[in-house]
Amino acid sequence: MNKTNQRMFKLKTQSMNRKNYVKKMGLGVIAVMITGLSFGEGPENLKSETMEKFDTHVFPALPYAYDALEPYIDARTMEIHYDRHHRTYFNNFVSAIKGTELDNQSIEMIFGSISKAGDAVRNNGGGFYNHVFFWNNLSPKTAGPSADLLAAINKAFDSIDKFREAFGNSAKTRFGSGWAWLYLKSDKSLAVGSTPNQDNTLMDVSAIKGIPLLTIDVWEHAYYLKYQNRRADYVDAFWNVVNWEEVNRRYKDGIK
Ligand code: MN3
Repeated sequence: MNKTNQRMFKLKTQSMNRKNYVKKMGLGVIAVMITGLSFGEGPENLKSETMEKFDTHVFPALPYAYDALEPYIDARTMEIHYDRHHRTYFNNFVSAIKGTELDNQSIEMIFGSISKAGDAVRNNGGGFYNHVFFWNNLSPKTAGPSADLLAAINKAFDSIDKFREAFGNSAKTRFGSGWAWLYLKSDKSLAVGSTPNQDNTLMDVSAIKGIPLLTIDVWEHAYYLKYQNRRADYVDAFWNVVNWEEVNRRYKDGIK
């Protein structure tokens, strides 16, 4: 898919997402869970824009070309990662929820009681969601945290360098496959940590819980073609392609 087609597909997908999103009254409940809104407010008043990015029945376009993150993440890895790994998680997730009561629930709601959903939904739903999240928090244009986010980072980790070190260590020391996260705890303070397999901080089974802000995939398929066994080099290179605009937006949205 060339860049123009990708962009058109993205616009179309976003438009579809929005229509489905407005139909999904269930999201009102998620708003209560995540942002503490009252039940009286409908989706139109939903403050958490983070929620509308994900539709359980749409496989979204990659927001950039496969080679956009070169040389830090190579085109071949991106292509296989997005078009095979991610797509397979999505297909298996849709199959796993088809015809069940989960079919009409938002993915965040499913994660909230994932302990009751079974391994197929947990692993493939997590794999679907985490990768959408990951693509959106990468960009060829990187900047930095907003003043508000930087203040919160300094408060939690002392400095941006120490935050990077803490986040990087979570990613580098996760044994086997998984994800490292920067997330907002229920008291709205920042924390870093990692989850195994395709788990994430929205799942009721997770040892670390909160609103995710930034993530890195540390499964070998995310880096092995370019970095082989050198996960640490991949994690260090990751900072060159962090989409801070997205992280800033998630933070602003998450603290409301
Ligand atoms: Mn992956």
